[in-house]
Amino acid sequence: MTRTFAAALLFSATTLAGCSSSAAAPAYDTPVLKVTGAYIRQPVTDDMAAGYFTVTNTGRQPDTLTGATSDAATSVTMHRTTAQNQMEPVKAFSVPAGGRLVLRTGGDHLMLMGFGKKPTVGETITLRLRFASSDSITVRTPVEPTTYQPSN
Ligand SMILES: [Cu+2]
Repeated sequence: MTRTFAAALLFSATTLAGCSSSAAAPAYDTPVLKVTGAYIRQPVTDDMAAGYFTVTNTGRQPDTLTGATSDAATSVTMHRTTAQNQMEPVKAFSVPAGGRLVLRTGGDHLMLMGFGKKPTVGETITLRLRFASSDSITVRTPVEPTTYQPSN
């Protein structure tokens, strides 16, 4: 009788330990990011181009886009567009859990400046996106005409 009780206690203690260790860092409890639809517009001037893309987060935790670099430009900054249609720099864009960050014309965008050689339509540049939690994502990014509008 006593021995059975002790065995039952031991069993439940083991079960609890197993539960708590698996709850410590479940694989799904992170941001899970995917970047789609990236492009830059061929610069109108020699020294400035805007970049756009969508970051989809299928994870259960939010993340933050904290910066970007490019093989084609010495400076990549993040801009938002104000109600007065002015651009202003921001330090970060949030990527909500189970949501999307959408950079699009007339809204949030990357600003690329300082080209060694002006990117032209048909070429591909590289954007490397840095996030607060997730690993950096490198995106091969086509150069599109200044009139290009994505279909989605
Ligand atoms: Cu801008």
